Amino acid sequence: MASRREFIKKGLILAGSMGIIDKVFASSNSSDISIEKYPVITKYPTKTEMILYADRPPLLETPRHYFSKAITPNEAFFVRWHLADIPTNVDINKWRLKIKGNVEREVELSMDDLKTKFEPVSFYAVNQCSGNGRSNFQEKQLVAGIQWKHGAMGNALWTGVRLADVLNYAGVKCDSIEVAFNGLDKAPYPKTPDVIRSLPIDKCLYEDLILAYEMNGEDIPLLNGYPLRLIVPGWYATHWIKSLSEITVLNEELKNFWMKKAYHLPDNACHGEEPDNLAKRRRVISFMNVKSVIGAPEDNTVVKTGQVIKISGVAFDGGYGIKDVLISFDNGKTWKQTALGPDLGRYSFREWFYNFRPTKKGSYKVMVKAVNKNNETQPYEVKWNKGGYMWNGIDSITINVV
Ligand SMILES: Nc1nc2c(c(=O)[nH]1)N[C@H]1C(S)=C(S)[C@@H](COP(=O)(O)O)O[C@H]1N2
Ligand SMILES: [Mo]
Repeated sequence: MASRREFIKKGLILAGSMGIIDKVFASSNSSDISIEKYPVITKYPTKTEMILYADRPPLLETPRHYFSKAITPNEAFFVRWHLADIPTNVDINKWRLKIKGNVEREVELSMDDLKTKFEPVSFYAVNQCSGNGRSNFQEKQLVAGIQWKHGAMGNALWTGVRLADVLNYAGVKCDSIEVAFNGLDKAPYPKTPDVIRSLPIDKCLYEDLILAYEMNGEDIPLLNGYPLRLIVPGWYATHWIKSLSEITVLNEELKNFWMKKAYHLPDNACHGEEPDNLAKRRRVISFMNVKSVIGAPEDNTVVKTGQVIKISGVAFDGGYGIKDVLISFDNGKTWKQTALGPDLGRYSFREWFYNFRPTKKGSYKVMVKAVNKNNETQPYEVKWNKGGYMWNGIDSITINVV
């Protein structure tokens, strides 16, 4: 066990001088967790109790009960990094955002510059990993990757500046076609490709993308991308580069591992393929599909006949907004409308609830599906894809009435 602890500890204290955050990480008792097998429920430094899948880099999932509220607290917000060498200490006085490449003038902006030179913008938006719910594909065929359940997602109020304002400040040259984003995390070995992703120039100049420095009214937690992260509302988190340090305007396509191989989907209407017949045409993942999750009560809750139990959760999509959330107690034969909570914007979680008052004893399977304003809904059977992306099946729990 000792050697394993040593290993975990080393994973937390990364090379470099000890800053405040390093000390927080180092002094945390998570260096003492004896992990034989993942996933485990644990309190990782700076976070509350969450589901830990690995610790180098840390991969943390948000427990289900948080999904009965529209806003996910920072301390319970899921964490995903690809590279082991993540920033554990950022000196904000030295940190700069570089805008370079195909621009009129290369600029370096301090956090102060960002906060004083540009107009602040705030909105709620769901950050969801492309592989959220991947474990559900196991029924057909296990997909490689983190076996997330429902909680590789969260909704927060993001505050920052418009990406377009910052790009225009540097002056985008007319022949530019893409913008690439790079964060402070580094590849541990020279052969591992650094996480650098690009987006089409039109998306960067004309859509609601922001560079956020606040999450739910506070500095973004280090594990979620302090001091600055890209927010691409409606699109999967894959694009939401954390701990941003460099933005490069390009007049050619970025052709690295992240843009040509990783996070690609079958390029067809249902994003489906067969394990023994993979799609040949593939494309980069983009918009999120419509989805709902039950936050409360817990699975297998016991209630008495006649007792009212509140069933609640959240629903969201890629930006049309939620029209309805429907609930079924008879295996999907009939569906009833749930009540929707306040509308916090088209990129946000929308709360829903239903007061259930069972009159007969028995075991009830409760199923929930959302419908968005484009009339898209959740399928009974999600089409399989080899990356295990975009799972949006119908969520269910069991309530036992005695
Ligand atoms: N710099 C950097 N940004 C990144 C990543 C990364 O590995 N490095 N991973 C992306 C992926 S795949 C996900 S799911 C989200 C996770 O965001 P969170 O940790 O704040 O929940 O960050 C995205 N941004
Ligand atoms: Mo992800």
